[in-house]
Amino acid sequence: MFIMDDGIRLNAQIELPEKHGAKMPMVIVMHGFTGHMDERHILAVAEALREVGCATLRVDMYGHGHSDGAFHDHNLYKWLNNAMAVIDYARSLDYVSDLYLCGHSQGGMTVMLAAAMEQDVIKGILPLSPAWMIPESARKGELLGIHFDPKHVPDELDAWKGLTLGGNYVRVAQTIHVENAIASYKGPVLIVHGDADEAVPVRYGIEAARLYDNASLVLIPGDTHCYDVHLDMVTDAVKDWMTKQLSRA
Ligand code: FER
Repeated sequence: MFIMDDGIRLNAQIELPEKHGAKMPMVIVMHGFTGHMDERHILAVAEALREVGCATLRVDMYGHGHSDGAFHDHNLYKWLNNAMAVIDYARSLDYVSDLYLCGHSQGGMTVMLAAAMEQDVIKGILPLSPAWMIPESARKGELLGIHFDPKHVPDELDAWKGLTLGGNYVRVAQTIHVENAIASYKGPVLIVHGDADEAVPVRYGIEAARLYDNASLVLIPGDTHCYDVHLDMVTDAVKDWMTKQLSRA
């Protein structure tokens, strides 16, 4: 299925838990930079959420997976608008009770920003290995291991997997202050981070958990950015936290 965002088709998949009543909570699950909604860790986290009774909505963001838009042209404002469109869609479903956001890496940062804008509709968030240092790195002139003059942004950057990223990505990222979004979101937060993450240093997960009003932090020993070692510990952490949230509702 597609969810429309201002003419852009976002490829999405809704799945319901095996056991459910007339209404159920829903978690929107977003992938990271160069990722897509069928990545192993995205599928595993969504399945874990369904095991504890949540519907899940996995979505390919602008320029990723089977959604419209070119990777080259994606940026964090586009992803934030995508998030708002998907949230509006989820809110329109009559079987959805509470709405949660989960995102990996750049999707985790998107979730942090979207939750601050949608405080009144987002019951809780699960930023996984959130790449919330991207704006600070863009301001310093170091992204994707590439150094550049932050006041003279290059037109293009070589991204991972042979992809090219437009310089406007950097210009947008430079304007974003995730600290403000963290300070304004008062709902419950679960942060999970591998302590051997090669793409987003674990200190960012630790620092975000410290800055949030109401965060739980689960560190995965020896694990990588996409949880190659202990994905089961990630899904256990997600299930434990979500079960606690639902028992409070
Ligand atoms: C970077 C480091 C990490 C970067 C992006 C990421 C654009 C995002 C990682 C992810 O979403 O998995 O320097 O630059």
